[in-house]
Amino acid sequence: MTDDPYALATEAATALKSAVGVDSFDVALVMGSGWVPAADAIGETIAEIPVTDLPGFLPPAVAGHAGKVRAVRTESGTIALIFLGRTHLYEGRGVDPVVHGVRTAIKAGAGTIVLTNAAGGLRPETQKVGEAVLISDHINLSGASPITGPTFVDLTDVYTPRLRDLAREVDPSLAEGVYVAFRGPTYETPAEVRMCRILGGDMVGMSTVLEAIAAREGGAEVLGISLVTNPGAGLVGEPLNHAEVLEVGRATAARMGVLLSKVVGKL
Ligand code: 8IG
Repeated sequence: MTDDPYALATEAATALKSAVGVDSFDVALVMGSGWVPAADAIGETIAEIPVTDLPGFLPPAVAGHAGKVRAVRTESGTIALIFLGRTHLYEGRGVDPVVHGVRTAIKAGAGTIVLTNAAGGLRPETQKVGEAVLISDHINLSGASPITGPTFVDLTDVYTPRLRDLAREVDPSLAEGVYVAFRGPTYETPAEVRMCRILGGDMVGMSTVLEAIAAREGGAEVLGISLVTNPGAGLVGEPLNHAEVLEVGRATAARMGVLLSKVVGKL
């Protein structure tokens, strides 16, 4: 063990490949809350292990975040790595555990990282609960970065345009939007939601952006997809709760699974 996050990711990648019995992975997916039931559609399970069996991963802190990693063989024969849950910044254990899965996947060969999340919708005029939205860009209000020191990573195309095009070939009705990330764990105040709308945000959440940055730093391409599970606080008057998020996930799992499996099949 070591304190160097990249060395720890390399160690985890070695342990992962040997546990699964493969030399490399082609793609990795991170399933956010509400997305875990969709994972079954992506391919045939080769192996599934608790992430805590690998160096550097923390036990899950939130219901609906399963804390397992699954290796699957897709219909097109590629090997996908699926994280069934993620670590969030609001868990208070720093940035490195948040991006450890992405770094491990890249060290294990994955050149494409698919980041999914459940999010609040900032545009209820046009967004429906249960709708998937492609992340076109982000605004990082988490106050954190996975990078320390003068590594000036370009984020012009953090969510690779080619991958968004490919997702829209699968489903031409997919909207695109800007994801605004807060640290959480509170949901926003109505004033913060109004601020995000003025800033040009379309979805709001507590994940994804740090992983996207870590993926770009590591040289991987990123596709991000939000499942809109609630209107942002104050936009419709009802308070928010996590049980609804999981319920929307269950209700949309089949649709999201088809979308992901078709997208992964085209990579
Ligand atoms: I699901 O409205 C889900 N996650 N920050 N705000 C934030 N995160 C969320 C929300 C939301 N809904």
